[in-house]
Amino acid sequence: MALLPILHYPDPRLRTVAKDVLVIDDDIKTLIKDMFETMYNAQGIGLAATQVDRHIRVVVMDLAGQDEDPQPKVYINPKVTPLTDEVAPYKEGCLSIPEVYDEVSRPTRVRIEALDEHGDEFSVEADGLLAVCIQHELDHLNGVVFVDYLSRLKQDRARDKVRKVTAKNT
Ligand code: K1U
Ligand code: ZN
Repeated sequence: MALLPILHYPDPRLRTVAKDVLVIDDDIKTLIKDMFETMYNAQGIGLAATQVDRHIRVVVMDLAGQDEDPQPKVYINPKVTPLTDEVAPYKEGCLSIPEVYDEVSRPTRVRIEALDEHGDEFSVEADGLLAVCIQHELDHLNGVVFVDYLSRLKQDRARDKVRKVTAKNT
């Protein structure tokens, strides 16, 4: 297994729209293992392949410790459909935008349809943190980051913060 470098905002590669996975081969299986290792090492609860500069539609997630279903989850080619008009704010974080947290409003209940790591289709209804996190990860696959929903001032501050944090860590 390997730790993968995480792209940091405002890296333009975070704007790439990821392509569907056509075959779950050994390369994808290795990527999934490496993404889990990278996510756990960074103390995240989710990671999209976009964030490790792989532009295919793969997401890993583990909400253990967050009072949610504690199974590690893989979502390949995920589709997310809102099941309600109700939206609620949640203070989001992002491994690509370290030490920046802010509220984003999203639909509170969604249906997730995806393939698992074996290529089997599944469909689940989600609310709470799972609904927030899958929408955040789907945004990554579409080249969107959570600060895009914030004011220009907050985006500028986020850019400065990431520059400082990444300079400190190098
Ligand atoms: O995609 C990512 O960058 C991972 C991100 C997922 C996420 C967390 C919270 C709301 C929306 C999406 C993170 O894991 S950031 C890490 C973090 O700040 C956090 C960790 C545990 C619980 C809550 C936040
Ligand atoms: Zn993120």
